[in-house]
Amino acid sequence: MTKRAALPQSTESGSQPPNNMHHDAQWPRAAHTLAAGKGGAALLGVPLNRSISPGRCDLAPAAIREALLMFSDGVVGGGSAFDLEAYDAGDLDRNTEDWSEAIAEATKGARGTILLGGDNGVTRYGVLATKFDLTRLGLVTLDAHHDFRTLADAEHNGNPIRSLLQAGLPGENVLQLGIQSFANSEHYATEVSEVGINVVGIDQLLMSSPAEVLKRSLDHVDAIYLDIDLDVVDRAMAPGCPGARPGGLTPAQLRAWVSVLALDRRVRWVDIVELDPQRDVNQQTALLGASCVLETLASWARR
Ligand SMILES: [Mn+2]
Repeated sequence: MTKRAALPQSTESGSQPPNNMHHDAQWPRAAHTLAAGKGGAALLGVPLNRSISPGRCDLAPAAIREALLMFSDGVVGGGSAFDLEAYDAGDLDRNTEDWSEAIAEATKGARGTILLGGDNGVTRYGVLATKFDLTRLGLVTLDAHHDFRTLADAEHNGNPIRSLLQAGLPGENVLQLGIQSFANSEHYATEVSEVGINVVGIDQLLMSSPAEVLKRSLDHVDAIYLDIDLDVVDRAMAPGCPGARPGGLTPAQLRAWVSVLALDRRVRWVDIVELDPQRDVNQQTALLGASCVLETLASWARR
């Protein structure tokens, strides 16, 4: 079951919304527009918290909604992020047992889905919830990590890609953008290349165009799921991500990549994961997550 989250959110996330927010009927706040939305694209909180580095990623949906109070809708060059209708579908219960079914149920009929994690384990359930033929589905990750660790212990945020391959997703349908040296082991990096996963390291990413990368790696799929792990951004600019390291993307670069990738008509599902609001500083990472929501909606409206 989902419940609509009240705004502004609780103080549990560690970042307080401003007490007396200025009201201007001609400067609608994105969080309010989403809360009042009735159909179109769905925003759903998925408070999964099974990270291998202990934290509180389950608090991220509330923190990103709070951050969405700081943004409006206007797009540079004209138009609104809400030219395509969108609505807030609330949060899944944090004690959900079958996450894939719950996501599928809560987003049924949506014209596009944006999941607010939660840790990166959300990607496993989000992809399965699409119910799309995995052999025809592409998965693009913006992530410093392969997330291809062993499944011997349990399902956690370090192994969703391995379990999706085990579920039938072909390695060549996966495109990993922003992988960093020393954030992964040689062992798993070798395995990833052996199973045919397409890897674009951070240095190469900065010299690539999204359209050209998609064409080269994912021309053969019919639909695409985009996983945005905020730890693809430099730790100095994503302090709320336990996995972020020095040398990642800047927020401007991430927003640009999300904006251009979401223009591809095949991109129908997006997740935004790995924010632990208790580590965040000055809402930097929550605001970054919120900006990814809006870049996605704005591009979906334009295509
Ligand atoms: Mn990840």
